[in-house]
This record gives sequence, C-alpha cells and structure tokens, in this order.
Amino acid sequence: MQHHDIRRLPNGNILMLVVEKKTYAEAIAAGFNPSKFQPEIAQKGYMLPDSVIEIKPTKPVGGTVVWEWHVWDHLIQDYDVTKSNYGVVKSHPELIDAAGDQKALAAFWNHMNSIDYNSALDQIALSVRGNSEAYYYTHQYSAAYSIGFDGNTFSIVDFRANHPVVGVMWYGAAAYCNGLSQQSGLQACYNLQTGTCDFAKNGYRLPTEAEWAYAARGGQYNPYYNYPYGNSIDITKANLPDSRDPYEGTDSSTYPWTTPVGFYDGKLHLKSEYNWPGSATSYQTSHGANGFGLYDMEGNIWQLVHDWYGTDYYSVSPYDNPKGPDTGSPMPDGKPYRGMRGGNWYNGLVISGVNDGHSRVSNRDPSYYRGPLDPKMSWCMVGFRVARNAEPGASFSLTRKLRIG
Ligand SMILES: [Ca+2]
Repeated sequence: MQHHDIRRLPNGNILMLVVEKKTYAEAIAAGFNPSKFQPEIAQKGYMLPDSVIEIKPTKPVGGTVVWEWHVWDHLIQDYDVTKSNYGVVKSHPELIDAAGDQKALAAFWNHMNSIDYNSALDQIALSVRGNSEAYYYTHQYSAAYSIGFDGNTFSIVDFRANHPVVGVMWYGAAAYCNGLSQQSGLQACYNLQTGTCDFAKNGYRLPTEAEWAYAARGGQYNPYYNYPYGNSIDITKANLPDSRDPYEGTDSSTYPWTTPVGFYDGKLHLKSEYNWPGSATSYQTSHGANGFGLYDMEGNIWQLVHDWYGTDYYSVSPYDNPKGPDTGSPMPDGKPYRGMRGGNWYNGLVISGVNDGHSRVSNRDPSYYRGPLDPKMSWCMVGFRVARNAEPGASFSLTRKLRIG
C-alpha cells in the first residue's frame, strides 16, 4: 500500500514509500515488547511497518519492483534475548530500535512521511515521523552485486563465493591491488590520489591493455585467433549471452549471471556442488583455458585494465610494452575513461548471424559504455584481474612474466 511520498530517480525509476502488514504474532516473533504497544495493535491484530520500493515503469502502464528495503529487516531490540536481532541498541546506529522512540507504539509505527534522493552520494533520505528520526540509506542493487553490506558487516551473497567481484570502479580496483600488495609484503604500485602507477614496484596492479591482450592471445601469434581458444566462438567455453549456463535466468532473481572463476575447465559440474540458481542438475563445460592456461579471457565479466582508453593510441604508442596514454579520449560526456577488455555475460556473442564483437581478443572498449549511460545495470558486468611484474632473477617464462589471474 503506497503511503505519502514518491521520488523520481535520475534513471527514470520511482522510489515509493509503502507500508506492509505484519500480524501481532509476527511482531512478537520479531522481538517486539507487547507491553509497549498501543491497544490498537492487539485490537486490530497487526501493525504496519514501512518499506521503500523502487519501481521501473513499463510503458504505457504499470511497472516492476526492482529493489526493496524493509524496516522489518533492519530491527534491533534489547527485550527478547531469544530472538536473533537481540543486541545492544546503542552500539548499532545502522539498525532500527524496535522500541521506537520509547512512546507507545502505534499500529502505523514508523509513519515515514517523505523521501528524497541524493544522486551525488547515491543515498536515500527518509523522514520517519513515528520514530522521531531521519534515516539515510546508501542505495545499492544487492541483487546484481555479490558483496552484501547491512551497514555494519560485509558478506558474500548466497552462492557467489567463487564468482568474480563486480560493481567495482577503477579506483576501487587500484585500491584492492595496493591492499593485496600490503597484505603480501610487497610494494604498493598505485598512488590512489592520482591513479598513477609505479611500474618499477613489485606489488599487484591492473594489467596494461597490451599485457591483457598478450595474455588473452595465449601464445597464438601467427595467425592470431579471434577468440582466446580459436577462430570460432564456442558458448561451452565461456560465459556469454544466451550461452545457456546454469547461472543464466530471465529476471533479477538470478543475478549476477556470472559464472565462478575458472568454471569452464572441461568438467561436468553439478548443482549439488555449486548451488547455482538454474534448475539443471549438471552442466558440461568445455575446456576454455587458452595457451597460457588462463581462464575467462573471454566472457563472464568486463575486465578493467590499467590504461586510460585512447581511441587512436596504438597508432602513436611505443612499439614495446605500451602503458596507455596520459589521459583518455573524451567520451560523449566530455570525460576520459579507463579501458576494459574481454566481453562479458551480457555482451559478446553471435546473435542471429551478427557478431557483436565484444568478446573478440582484439576488441577494445572504454568503461564509459558500461557505466554512466547504464545506471541500473552500472558496473554489475565490470570487474578486474590483477597482474605483477616477474620477480627479479626469475627464469623467463610467459606465464610467470604476466602473472595474470
Ligand atoms: Ca551466460
């Protein structure tokens, strides 16, 4: 039931305040103290906590709920120790006190009366009259991303522990590389203020675009292949659109549509082992590793590279080991973007005889086209892999030199 206020988002979707009905028994089960209730809750037999939903309109009428947030899922209470949401209320400012503002609770408990959205912070603001509070919620599309955050703790979403990280921006990927270097006792490569990389350092970094392409070729030079494993696209060797893998679905309940890292290893995989969302009990992969033994150089997720995306860069770049231009070619919004390679589960297949080209080894893309223009799906197809320079004195080998994966 819609109540009070709506807010239109920059992507055309609509945020709406709604209330939902919870029975008296459900309230007790959620840790509420019935002695704090106004008599109307027992008389009516229910209470009406608030929720927020995001609706993607469909033309000409109606719409689909693409995201929802419920007060009920974020409760904390210090009354009933037998319930899982029992805790020290003042230690959890990110959660909602089931005792409200200590006045007797009305059936229409939270009584949110306005909602707003700050696009710079990607944050929803809620005025909560019934609790004498304002709530701020940093908006996220949890269904599309594999890392959940409840305002307090990070977690891996359901079946996705071995999936590539998605929803990461270039600076986040660089920060990850530095963090991994620190954890491994290596030198950090990135200056996170400027995004510049010290290639002389021995820590982790993103591969340059040229390193990525070299790695994706898998040692095949004459002739070059179109794909990491050959000249013809093979949907059993990589996670591509409509490749009919068991992570594919028809709606947001089966996001993120990625496959686990290295899934295409030629083995028969079982649902009992992977807990994938599809109903198939097994899935036969083909061996998709290239000549260097690298998996997923085609499909699954776009991979951010170190370089800025320069449209004509390779006509002026150094011949050996180019590291990208000093800044990128301006995209339609006037800004430069980093490059990404490899295609993904959403782009990169031959459909009706037309190859969209994104998963070819030679295909180049700026991250612009899977970012700002695509706010709902933004970044949920984009991830990265890391690289390191060879250790000094290491015997020369291609796989060691590139160290990608
Ligand atoms: Ca697929």
